[in-house]
Amino acid sequence: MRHKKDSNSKGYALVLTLAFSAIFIIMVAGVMSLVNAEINMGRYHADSAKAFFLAEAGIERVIATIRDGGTPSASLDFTLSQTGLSDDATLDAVVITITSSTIAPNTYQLTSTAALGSSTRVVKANIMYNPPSKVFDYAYFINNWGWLYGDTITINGDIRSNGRCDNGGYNPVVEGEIYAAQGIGGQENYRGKAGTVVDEEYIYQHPNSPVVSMPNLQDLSYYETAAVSAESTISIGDTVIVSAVFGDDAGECGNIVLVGTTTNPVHVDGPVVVRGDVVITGTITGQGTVYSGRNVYVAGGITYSNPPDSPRPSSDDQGVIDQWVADNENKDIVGFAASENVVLGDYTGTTGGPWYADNWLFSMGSEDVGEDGIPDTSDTGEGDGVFQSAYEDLDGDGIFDNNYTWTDIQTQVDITSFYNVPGGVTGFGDLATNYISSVDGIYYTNHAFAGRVGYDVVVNGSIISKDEAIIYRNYITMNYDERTNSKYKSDPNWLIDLQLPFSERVRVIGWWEG
Ligand SMILES: [Ca+2]
Ligand SMILES: [Ca+2]
Ligand SMILES: [Ca+2]
Repeated sequence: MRHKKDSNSKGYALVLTLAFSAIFIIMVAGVMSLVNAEINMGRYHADSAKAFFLAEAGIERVIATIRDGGTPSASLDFTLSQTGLSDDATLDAVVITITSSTIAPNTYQLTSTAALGSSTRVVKANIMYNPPSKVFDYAYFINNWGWLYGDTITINGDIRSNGRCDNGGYNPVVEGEIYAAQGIGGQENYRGKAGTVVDEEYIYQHPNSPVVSMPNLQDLSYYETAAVSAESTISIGDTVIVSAVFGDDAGECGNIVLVGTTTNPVHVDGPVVVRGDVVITGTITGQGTVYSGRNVYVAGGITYSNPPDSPRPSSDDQGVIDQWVADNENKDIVGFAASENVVLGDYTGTTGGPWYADNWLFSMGSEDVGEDGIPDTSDTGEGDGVFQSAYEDLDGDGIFDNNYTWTDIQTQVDITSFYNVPGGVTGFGDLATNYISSVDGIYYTNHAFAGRVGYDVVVNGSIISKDEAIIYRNYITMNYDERTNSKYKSDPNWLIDLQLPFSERVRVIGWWEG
């Protein structure tokens, strides 16, 4: 993000469980040679070691099945009698039995038993199906380059980047921790918890952190099914505007305008899918996530009708944070997840001055970024004008995406063709403004989050994007909404399920020999 005088920040920004499999393969390779030695020492010990790793392999098989689209139900129970696996007759005789039991919503315990000779070994694992994505643990998460170019930026909460995180010599305040998969530029310039005053050793700054994978929203069918199942709605006053999915029936154009007022806020209840563009402004209420098949336009200020008692807990003490989350369990919290972009303000520059964000945004977005998925790292495949789809198709749509242009930002049809357009609106600028001062909500896109905001803008929630170009004036303050932290969803009795986008099908919570 960038401050612009008068009148004004930039941001850019992948995967762990596979390591489990890789380690297992290495271990099996090691164990097999180890086992060969053990056979000479004693059949019992050899059988025992093999049984252990075979039991573990049973767990791996279930996890692989889920990753391939299976569900972790009792139907995954299987008995594997291995034949022809090896020349080792004892290995051929092995039987692996897997059972799975539900221990909490979306949480399962797998028990894998392998018997070999007189040895039986049992390995257990607890797994989560469609676990909450960890990208929602941050106030500001960039799948690329994070940039906090301004002395008047304050972020209350942790931030993270899958590329670098730079401040350009400015002195932004981060009252939280900074994680970056690459370097953190200007470490000495940060203020706040992550800054020099209390952090001389940069203990709250974590360069070279693991990449955290972004959810992929190319296919919204999962969320459509969830919306239908939950009978989710968007309503305004007593009028239901969207039932579960908008754009599915004949006559529904798929593009919608949602204008909330203090007396008639936009009420989001559950996960809802709009297959086209969503233009939203004004007061919102409820709990749920609005999925858009294209862009989400934050045309004007977005304000919760029934916000948490305070934007942030009164301290960093975990007990205080937990209490704050519990106290605000029933207060408004709404997510917006765009398959394409989140556009802030009036890109037409009709209301509130020029938009400016195009000046920065239009140099971003090309997928010709090489093997690491991050621009400006000069790695294999970067900037060669060739689309290496195996690793450069960052959004998984199968096509090469070049830098952003106006086509990405403009609504896909004229605003007057949208559903639910207020009377008197003849252009986008009649609905939108660049004087936005309030952005409540959780915003997710794996493309651009871009736009211009007004003086002293406050964001209560999260901004999670690949490319970020927010041009602010005077001050920008971000308050992370702790209610979206995945740690609360690791608790089987989680408080709020917004059905935010997920990035992994299965996560191993823990495993042990049972
Ligand atoms: Ca690169
Ligand atoms: Ca390339
Ligand atoms: Ca692509």
